[in-house]
Amino acid sequence: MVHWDASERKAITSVWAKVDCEADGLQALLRLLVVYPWTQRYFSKFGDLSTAEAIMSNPNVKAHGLKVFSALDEAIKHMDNIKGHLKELSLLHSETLNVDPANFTLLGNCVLIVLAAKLGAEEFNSETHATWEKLMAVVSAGLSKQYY
Ligand code: HNI
Repeated sequence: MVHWDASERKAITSVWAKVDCEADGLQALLRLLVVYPWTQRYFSKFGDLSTAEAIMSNPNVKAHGLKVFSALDEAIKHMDNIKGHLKELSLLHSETLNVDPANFTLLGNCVLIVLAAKLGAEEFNSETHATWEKLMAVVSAGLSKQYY
């Protein structure tokens, strides 16, 4: 089981309290789809993803960003059992969606950048950054757990 000390718990909850799941979720997904364009292939039914502007104004991307960030919200609420909590979602990504788990790390990086840009260097300092990197690694490992 992953251990979180008091300062890590604080770094997670205080940052997350400032997150707007819809707006920041869209930014993270936008970044994923623009910076790692091969990830677009999983979202072929979402419609126009041909330019950053098209992705930004695509209502399917916005709705999906909110879904992903709501799942992160739930994972944070179950911080002491993230892997167990993500079991069903891992099965879905593995067996139904066939998402290559390497992509979880890429989205995790995008989340870190969105948070850092939003909060700035003083609040998203190196300790907070390290804690969030750990959190996204745990989420990514949880989502990858049901792959075989
Ligand atoms: Ni992901 C569906 C959460 C990473 C591709 N994904 C979901 C759903 C949630 C979710 C929640 C909706 C499930 C449902 O409908 O029951 N995804 C997450 C989380 C992460 C993540 C928390 C990582 C932090 N997913 C990724 C990545 C990809 C991805 C990196 C591909 C690059 N996800 C999908 C696809 C769907 C999906 C594709 C189905 C979308 C749809 O609407 O059909």
